[in-house]
Amino acid sequence: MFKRKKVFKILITGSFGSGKTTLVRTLSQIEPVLTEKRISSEEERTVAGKETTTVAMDVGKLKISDDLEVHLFSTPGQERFSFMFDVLSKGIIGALILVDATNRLSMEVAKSLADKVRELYGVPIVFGVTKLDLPDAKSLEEIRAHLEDDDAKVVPLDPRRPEDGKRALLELLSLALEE
Ligand SMILES: Nc1nc2c(ncn2[C@@H]2O[C@H](COP(=O)(O)OP(=O)(O)OP(=O)(O)O)[C@@H](O)[C@H]2O)c(=O)[nH]1
Ligand SMILES: [Mg+2]
Repeated sequence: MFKRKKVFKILITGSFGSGKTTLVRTLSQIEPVLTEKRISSEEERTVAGKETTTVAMDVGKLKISDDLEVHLFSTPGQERFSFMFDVLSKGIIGALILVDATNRLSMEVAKSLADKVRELYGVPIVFGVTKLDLPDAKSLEEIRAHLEDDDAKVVPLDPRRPEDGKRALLELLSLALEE
């Protein structure tokens, strides 16, 4: 019998340079839709080696099984583009919030994004901690303690590694689908 394919929308968000676009690029099985612009001002040069920034969104698609597909929508990290958050969040079943382990501010941003997701959309959250391999990174345990969020999972996630990204997505899907 014909089985209808289920399509779920997931939001990927997090601070500037936390790895959102990298993750969408890594996971998407279609050519992702990216809106990258070259970084123009010194203010934006806070992440070493980063030449571009997202100005509207990234969109990617990933097939989990024959009847389950996930659409990934990721936000720009810069505050001046925060108006995109609501546009991108319509209809999400969960949010993956990236935390840059080398940037203290990233934890604060992640906490306030989690508050916003819960208040506006009431969906489950997984925090993915990126850049744990870098020398100035805080440990996963320190970050978990600082986030103080018993309702969310906190997992290590190198956005350049497909298996890391998939593991985090599956955690999020299992939280979202059991609710
Ligand atoms: N070594 C290391 N580098 C990482 C890791 N995660 C992300 N990066 C690097 O950090 C940079 C992140 O850049 P983007 O993916 O553009 O970040 P973004 O969150 O989309 O940034 P905005 O859209 O500007 O907010 C890239 O150069 C990644 O290769 C990690 O776990 N380890
Ligand atoms: Mg980006």
